[in-house]
Amino acid sequence: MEIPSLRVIDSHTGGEPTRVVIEGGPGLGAGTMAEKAEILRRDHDWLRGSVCNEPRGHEAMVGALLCEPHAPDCLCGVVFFNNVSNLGMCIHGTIGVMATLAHMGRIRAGAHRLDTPVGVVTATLHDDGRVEVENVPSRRTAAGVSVDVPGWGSITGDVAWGGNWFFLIDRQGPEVRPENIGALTDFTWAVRQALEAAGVTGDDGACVDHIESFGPPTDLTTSDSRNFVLCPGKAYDRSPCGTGTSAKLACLHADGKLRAGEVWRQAGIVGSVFEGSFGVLTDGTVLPRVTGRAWVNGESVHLFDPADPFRHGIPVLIGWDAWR
Ligand code: PYC
Repeated sequence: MEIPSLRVIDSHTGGEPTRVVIEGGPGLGAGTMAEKAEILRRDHDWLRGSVCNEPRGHEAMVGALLCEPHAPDCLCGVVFFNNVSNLGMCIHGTIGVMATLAHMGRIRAGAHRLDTPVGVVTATLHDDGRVEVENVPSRRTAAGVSVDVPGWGSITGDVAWGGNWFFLIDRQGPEVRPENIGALTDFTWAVRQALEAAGVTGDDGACVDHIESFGPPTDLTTSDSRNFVLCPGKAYDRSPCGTGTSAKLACLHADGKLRAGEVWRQAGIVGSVFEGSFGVLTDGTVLPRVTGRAWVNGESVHLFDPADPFRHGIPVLIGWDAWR
């Protein structure tokens, strides 16, 4: 009896894992990247569950399925997903995809365009292994939004798009340091629920499903700020979160605190750093550039025994209401 299999390559970018499916994934049709992502969500959610969820994955795992691009002149299309849903864009994941393709001998140093469900990004692989990602245009859509967060009082932050929707909070709630990861998770999850209850959304009612809390850097010589980012499935980002850094750049620009071309060094909760800068487009949005580095750390074949009740992963049960 033939047991289907998937081939995957694992990497991490500043501590945050990316698992790229390089063989055995389903076809996603010939439509736009948003349509391909919807086909993956609707018809092949088993792939997301089996790649990201236990027993093969874990809460922080981000998966990437490579496919035919829709936009011209792209190396490939890519749909990112996590323990609960598809992602719009993922910069740590894009850096992981580039490291994976280099590891496979499929790309050399230079600039490569990748098509994603939220637009084309350009990833430049440098000779030393660093990858710079020019993200989709990013912007702040609301400033100084206050919500009443049960147990935490009134919390004020900005709503911004950086390829995913973020609520950015500065110096409120638990101090941003690794000893507080549990408290930061409770705090940011409560903020997310309060935003939903208050009807605070991104464009067209989109769920603001990433919560980003900022504090001062631990070492001013290596970073300008430290963040904690809660992802949609209640896992925290081990990296500084590239789309979150893009949202931060959009807010810094809107506040006049960072100029085009200036470098912002964003540290994450485990201490890894992404470097960000931006250009300003004619419509006032910013075009973020975020640089980081990934390391390939595994290659495997996933087997699917039809008799295995958890071959497609153990569904995540905590907070089902949050991603309905
Ligand atoms: O780096 O953009 C990112 C990201 C999004 C979710 C996890 N990492």
